[in-house]
Amino acid sequence: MTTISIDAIHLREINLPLAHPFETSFGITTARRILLIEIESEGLSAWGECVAGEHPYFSDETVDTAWLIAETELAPRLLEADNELTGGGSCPRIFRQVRGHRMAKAALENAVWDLEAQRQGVSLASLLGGTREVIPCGVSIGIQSSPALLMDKIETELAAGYQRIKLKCKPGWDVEIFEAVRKRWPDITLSCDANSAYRMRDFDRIAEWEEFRLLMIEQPLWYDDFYFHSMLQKRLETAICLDESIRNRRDALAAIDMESCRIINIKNGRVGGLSEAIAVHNAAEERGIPVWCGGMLETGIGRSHNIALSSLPNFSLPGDVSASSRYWEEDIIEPEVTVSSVGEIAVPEGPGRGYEVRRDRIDKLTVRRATLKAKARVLSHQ
Ligand code: OSB
Ligand code: MG
Repeated sequence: MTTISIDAIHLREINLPLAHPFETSFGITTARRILLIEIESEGLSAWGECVAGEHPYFSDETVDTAWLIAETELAPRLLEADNELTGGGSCPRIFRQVRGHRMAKAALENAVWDLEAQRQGVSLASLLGGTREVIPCGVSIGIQSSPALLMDKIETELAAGYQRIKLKCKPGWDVEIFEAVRKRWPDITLSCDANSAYRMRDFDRIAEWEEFRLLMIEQPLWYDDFYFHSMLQKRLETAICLDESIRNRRDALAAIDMESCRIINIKNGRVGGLSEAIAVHNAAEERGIPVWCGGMLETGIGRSHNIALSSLPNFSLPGDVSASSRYWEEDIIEPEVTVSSVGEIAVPEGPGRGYEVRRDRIDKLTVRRATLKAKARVLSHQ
């Protein structure tokens, strides 16, 4: 396999307001600060997006920790790894010495996957082993200021064709909401995501949700737990889905073995990049556990990596990957991501991620940048 030499790695932070604020059990997001990575190599330009948030609320990383680690640890390793770098799959080894910081690692690794696909002239989806031409889409609907507003949102999303509605929930925004939604829409595919808002004292209350026939209950308990989720899962017919708890393939194996969940949400940023995301996908597939692709309020760049990943065969449930216009007045890619009237996104067939980056727009949104260049190769050979 030929090795890849990188000429430069650019870090940028862009600031972008969300079209609609997004509220979860851990807080409200109204605007995103997003770290983008651009890799230049032999005339090609490849991109990755870091999904770390503005605050360490979903995970312990933030856009600032990711920037620091990407700039001082990861990008330098990638620039010096010439002989080892053959594609996205070599990144975990190159980054191995750095513990944690999985979202920072993913941003760089995913840009390398884009580069590898462009070099081979194939789509990122096919490079990853994707088999689907279209992916099934659901939406994640945040906590609203009133139940009536939530009803309006659900109506809009169902009319747009989305195949599954996921409701963010927390104590005080759960059973009454599920009841009202089920009363109006008895047959839709419905799930909920607590982002770790419940504790053992809530087990009896959660057991009462069975009557709402939820497709799954996502991450009800602690963000780092398997054991108590397995106790809860044993009491429930409804499947538990783990998001936050799954950091890698070994976590997936442990969670499946302990029956902490029956479904897994895969976010490539949460597990450290597309290589580990594929490893989690494969481990789940071998054990008959379906997976779906989560979302982290990404721009079109991160979204395009999610679309490619979602084309793998065991992504059999609708994901949280939805249209650009649900998040942004204007996205930073062209064309924007759109969803068909039956709730599907067509997986692009062009080389790489399959969407153009709108560099002019990104330049306007950029508030900070840094460039790391490879040492002159001619000199290093002397
Ligand atoms: O838990 O899935 C989550 C957004 C930010 C942080 C965590 C989560 C989410 C979402 C939104 O649910 C999914 C999306 O539409 O991108
Ligand atoms: Mg979640």
